[in-house]
Amino acid sequence: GDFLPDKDDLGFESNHGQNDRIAALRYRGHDDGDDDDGKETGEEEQNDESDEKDTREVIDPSPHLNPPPAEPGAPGEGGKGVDIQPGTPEEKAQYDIGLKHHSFNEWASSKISVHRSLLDLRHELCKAKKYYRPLPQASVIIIFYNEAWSTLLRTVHSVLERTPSELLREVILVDDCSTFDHLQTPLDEYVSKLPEVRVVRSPARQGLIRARLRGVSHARGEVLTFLDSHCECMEGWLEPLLERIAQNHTVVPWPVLDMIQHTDFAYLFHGVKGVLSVGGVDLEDLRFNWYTVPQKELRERKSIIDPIRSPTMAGGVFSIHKKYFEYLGGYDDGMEIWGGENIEMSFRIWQCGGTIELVPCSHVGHVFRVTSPYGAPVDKWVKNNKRMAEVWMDEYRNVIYRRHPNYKEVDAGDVTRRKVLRRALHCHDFRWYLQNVYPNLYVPDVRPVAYGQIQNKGTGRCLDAVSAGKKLSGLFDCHGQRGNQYWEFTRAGEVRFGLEGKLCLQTAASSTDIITKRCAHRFAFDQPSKQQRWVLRNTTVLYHPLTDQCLEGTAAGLHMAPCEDVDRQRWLLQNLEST
Ligand code: LR7
Ligand code: MN
Repeated sequence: GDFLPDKDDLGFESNHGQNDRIAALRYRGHDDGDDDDGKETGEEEQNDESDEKDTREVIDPSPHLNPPPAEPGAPGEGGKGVDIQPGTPEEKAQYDIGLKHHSFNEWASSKISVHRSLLDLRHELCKAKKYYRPLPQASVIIIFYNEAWSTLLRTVHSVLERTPSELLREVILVDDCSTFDHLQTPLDEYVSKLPEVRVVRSPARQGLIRARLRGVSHARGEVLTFLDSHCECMEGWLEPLLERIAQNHTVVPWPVLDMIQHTDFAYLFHGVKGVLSVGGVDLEDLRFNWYTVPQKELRERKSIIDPIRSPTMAGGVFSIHKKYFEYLGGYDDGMEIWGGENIEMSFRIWQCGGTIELVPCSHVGHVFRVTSPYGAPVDKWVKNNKRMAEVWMDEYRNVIYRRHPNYKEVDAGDVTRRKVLRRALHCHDFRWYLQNVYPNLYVPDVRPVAYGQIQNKGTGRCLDAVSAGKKLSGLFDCHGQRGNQYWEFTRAGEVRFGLEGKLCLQTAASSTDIITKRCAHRFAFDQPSKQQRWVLRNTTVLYHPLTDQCLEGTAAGLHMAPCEDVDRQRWLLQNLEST
């Protein structure tokens, strides 16, 4: 039977009223090619009309336009690494320039066929799994800026060769105004021979976020699937992603990301038997990180291959129903170049009623590199993050602003339209996200009583933390560099150590030792445990009610003592809240 929901009824949560839905659908997260309401950002137009002047200057000679054919025993087949080294001076020169342009071993990559095989190491249950038909068709959107010839084409071929053709509507390559010669006419000519592959070009470099929006405006498939330009899709990668969307249009699924080593292009399959890492984020600088799913949650699934909820996604590889993408406001087109859009989209999906899921049966390799060849500009990343924080994080944005004073100076531009979007979609607040989506994340106080170093008045020296559970034996010279001397005194009365805020200053009735231990609660606004509760008296005295003693610092060290009106029991806290 036809299990697909009616295309006009996307099964959005019932709290999304019809009027709001229409309002949201009318809302333009981006230009779609024939209107120009995205101009208020002051940036270049994004439509593809002929009045868009191409600004690029082609600069580089094109290396390696003829990668070798796939044959058994060729370098890299079966996902193996390339173990040959550049030998001659010319090869060495090629290696060097490839590394400079791409921050990966482009020379090795060029030795590997663009059709190379991979070992199918998926779980037996994944291999045996049958998918309901019909699944929706996907438009695969691959954005690139100055990508290497071999990696870009291997990405494309891995899609063409490992996706059932009835599931692939098209492949759209979006060129973000690359300057490398091989990405101009040679790419057009190469692609003209491939079925269902098109190149769309930005007339100016606008960054990956707007490049993706450009791709979306050309997409005709029911589902959008995004890829970075240096990926390899494994057998059966797309079906489980499409299946989840077919079952529920508000699920945004993403695959297990296998590592393609930047050094030798070995494909390292990431098994999912014992542990599973999903997407996380830290609230200190809004960086994506990997988060190991607690065993309990893993076991709650019926099957080891069932999808699992993920608080965030890495951002480069995922599928989403096109209408849901548009309903959710696409991407924030005020974001530039690189960074932040993945976290923004993750918060938005969850807060507005959707779900992000990691799908263990779907595997895509990605070349992870250590540095960025085009120097992803930090100021743009900060700007993007600030836009995100302003719209989605409510008072929790203070955590980032407090820790990164430079955010204050960054002009995030106008975010009014994104706030309108949030209201139209009736999205949850950020606290809801923290409480319901992200178990185990330590959440700092949004407005601590004080933060920074804690300096003893008597000795002039500072409280300095050592690793968890260890005794704080002495005081150290104040270095003013945060690090081991950064503390936050929360409104609930904890003295939390470090930017992560996982450790709390504690002492017990049975002992005068002072230690740092995992905070009893992950939320800084919850009531602390008695051992971890402190009261700040007269803005300087750290009184511990459970033991009825005060924190004291002397040349001999740090200890608890009966409270006295003396300098060794006075502490100078930084950034003390005035009142
Ligand atoms: O100006 C640019 N224009 C572009 O089109 C800069 C980049 N790009 C393209 C680039 O060619 C590449 O295809 O954008 C893509 C991503 O850039 P990368 O590969 O240099 O960066 P990355 O792999 O570190 O990017 C990760 O974080 C980004 C934050 O903005 C994006 O979300 C990327 O999609 C994301 N990549 C992945 O999630 C793959 C897995 C990495 C992990 C974990
Ligand atoms: Mn990448």
